[in-house]
Amino acid sequence: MGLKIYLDGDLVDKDAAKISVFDHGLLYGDGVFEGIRSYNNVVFKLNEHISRLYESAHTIMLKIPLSKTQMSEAVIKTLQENGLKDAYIRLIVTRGVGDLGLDPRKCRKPSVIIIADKIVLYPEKFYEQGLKIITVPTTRNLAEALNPRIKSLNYLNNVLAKIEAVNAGYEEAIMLNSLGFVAECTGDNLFIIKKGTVYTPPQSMGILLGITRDVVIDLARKLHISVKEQILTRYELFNADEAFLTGTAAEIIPVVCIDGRQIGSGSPGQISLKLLQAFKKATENDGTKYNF
Ligand code: PXG
Repeated sequence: MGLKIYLDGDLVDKDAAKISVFDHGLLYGDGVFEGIRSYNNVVFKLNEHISRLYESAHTIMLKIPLSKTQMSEAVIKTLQENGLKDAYIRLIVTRGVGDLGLDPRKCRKPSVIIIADKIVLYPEKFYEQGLKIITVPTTRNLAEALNPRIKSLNYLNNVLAKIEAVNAGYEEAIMLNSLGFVAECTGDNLFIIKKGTVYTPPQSMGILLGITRDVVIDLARKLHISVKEQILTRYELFNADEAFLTGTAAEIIPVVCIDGRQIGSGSPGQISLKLLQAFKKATENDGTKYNF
């Protein structure tokens, strides 16, 4: 039996899960999304992801045709239908079918899509050896133009940065903001550690407020490690003792080299690994349980 996709209230076969070429999600990137994970029949931080989705939608004045509870139930149903214990879940809400003009008033009904599939993990060597990353020329979207807190279907900003990293032979890119301060990576938030304190750029730098970022900040504080949301330049990155990235897909990936400068010892750092361990533990129970 093939994968079943939730599409506007129905669970349909993958091959039948199609949307219109007039959907403004396709024509204009007009929509919002979430990336969520489940671990051993628990959807990690489901409520937080649903809240962020609804805030993104509210900000772009897109009314999701389901309540938050109904949306959570739809996610669980999709997981159950596909018999997935461990999954990567993509929630998408588009403006819906309109005409060729921008005018969202032509889009009468938003589309809701839920894809739950097997999780594709990053290669183990990323975690063991750490990543080498670079800063790219493309800066993060100006918050005044398109606030990075909106997880919109318009991800070209990040896609361009990713292309620049890949062209240079790297897996991930550091994006600065328009003032030259460190913002985040293309699909992950960035942290450094210096003299035992964990630092990450504040929301005002123009970042997506990552759910993994929040979890890591909480875990660090519980472990009595000091955490500061602070403006960072590349100088602070280069001279950090440790660095790591956080994201739903990546969890916590150590970084060992930035723009050719070795970070700390050049191997994943002790505090990063301690946080990764604590994170793994948190994923065991911190979410919404489901059964088959
Ligand atoms: N920053 C940006 C710009 C993101 O898109 C994160 C940080 C991490 O947020 P969470 O809430 O996941 O801790 C993201 C995550 C992927 C992928 O396949 C990830 C994201 C979007 C699209 C793909 O890794 N968003």
